[in-house]
Amino acid sequence: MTIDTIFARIVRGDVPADIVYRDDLVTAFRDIRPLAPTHILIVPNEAIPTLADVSAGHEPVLGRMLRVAADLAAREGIAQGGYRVMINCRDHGGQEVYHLHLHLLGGRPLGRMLGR
Ligand code: DGP
Repeated sequence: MTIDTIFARIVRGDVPADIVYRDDLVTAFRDIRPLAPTHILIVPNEAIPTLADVSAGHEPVLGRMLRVAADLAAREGIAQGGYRVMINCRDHGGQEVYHLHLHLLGGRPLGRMLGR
């Protein structure tokens, strides 16, 4: 059983969000606490709690998440300058919402990936 998270409620339309893309497999919406001029979350419509929970059957949706990230980056005008896609996994990864999501961040130089 998966936990009903805020993202599942956004996918169902029960909670409002600034949705920028939606198809049969994924939904994308702007992060409520943006860390960059563009900060979009791309989530599977069918909840998967974390990246550690994926299996071979999830490959189509995982591929779609990345392709949609690239398309949205182009649409947001950040593809030329570059951007970052990020997935936080579980406690040490800093995951807050346990519905798999990919962060698309860009619109300014983001610096190195992690501090030492
Ligand atoms: P993570 O640490 O990878 O689990 O990031 C969760 C992100 O979700 C965080 O950047 C803030 C965002 N977030 C949390 N609640 C909401 C919400 O209700 N709406 C939107 N749009 N974003 C949310």
